[in-house]
Amino acid sequence: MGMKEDIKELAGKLGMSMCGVSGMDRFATSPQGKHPREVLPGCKSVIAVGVRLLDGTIQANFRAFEDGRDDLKGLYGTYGYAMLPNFELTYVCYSIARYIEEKTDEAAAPCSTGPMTNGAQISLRHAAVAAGLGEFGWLGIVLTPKYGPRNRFGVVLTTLELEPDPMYGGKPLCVPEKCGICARVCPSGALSKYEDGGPKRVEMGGKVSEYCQLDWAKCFMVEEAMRKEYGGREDYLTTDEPTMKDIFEASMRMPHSDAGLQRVESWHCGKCLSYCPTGDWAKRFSGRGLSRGAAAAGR
Ligand code: B12
Repeated sequence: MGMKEDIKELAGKLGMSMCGVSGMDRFATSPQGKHPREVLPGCKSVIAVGVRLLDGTIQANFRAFEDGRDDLKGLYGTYGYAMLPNFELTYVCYSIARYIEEKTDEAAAPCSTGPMTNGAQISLRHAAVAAGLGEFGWLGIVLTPKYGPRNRFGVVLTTLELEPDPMYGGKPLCVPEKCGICARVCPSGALSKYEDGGPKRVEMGGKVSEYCQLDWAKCFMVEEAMRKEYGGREDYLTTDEPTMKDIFEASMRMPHSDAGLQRVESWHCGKCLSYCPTGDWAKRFSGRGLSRGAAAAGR
């Protein structure tokens, strides 16, 4: 077996649901500072790994959205958002990078995967698309054929030259003009609606993708439990149109958490990701009685 097959086998053994490789040409349109070669000079390959989120984890969100069980949000927080996927990806990327450096004379740099890792050196979702794992959905994150958006990604940059995988070329995974559920269910209207136009447009490897404009401040307001309606202790924010300055100031007013590893408690929303129909949603969730559908969801 060649190095690429060895790396994929290692990723699988370490629990990854997917692994793909991209060359540099697909990053030609990267914004300044985000190109893999600006992170690792001489980088020749970008390895993206992905881990699916458990259905049993996602359904905890349905209990909160549909049954008011905010106390179960920690299950999503632990296994779907802040902790497990990020730590697992961190260890796996480290192991893959070590494997490359031990087997070859090349350098390998694992990138940060999420909270507690201080930074986003490159965009993991763009890397996942470049490596052929899936394509952008209207919600702005990456859909894979099997799990829809219910995945998390990690990346290893390396000077080792590996044969790139093809980009995803199967049937479209998102048809926003017919669906639009992600923007509809967002509690704060953080995702622009398809019919309002003005999508974000990116071009990678000759493929053009469009996805929503995400209002970070509105998304943060909900994720970070800055109001009682989003699982917060107090209304730390009162405006429906927060700026990032408002978010920063509200975050300073929030008490330090006594209930977890994060500095402040959070609600880890993920409603767009939970109700996206791609990835056999109907069979996995409504079909097994795990969700009564978005119409049954409050706020
Ligand atoms: C900051 C962050 C957030 C912020 C902002 C989101 C955002 N869209 O950037 C907030 C807190 C709002 C957020 C929310 C969520 N996030 Co988040 N987030 C990140 C994080 C840590 C960094 C993203 C980043 O760099 N932003 C910086 C800005 C400047 O970049 P950008 O807007 O992404 O990209 C622009 C340019 O930089 C450019 N670009 C950058 N690189 C490249 C490369 C090429 C080739 C091109 C053409 C362009 C390009 O493209 C954009 C156009 O201008 C990433 C991890 C990572 N390192 O990528 C996870 C990440 C994107 N999040 C993730 C997830 C799952 C979520 C949530 C679902 C979490 C939840 N609540 O359950 C929500 C989803 C909200 C949504 N619909 O997007 C996953 C997505 C997995 C997937 N399936 O694709 C990631 C990849 C983390 C991971 N380890 O898997 N997130």
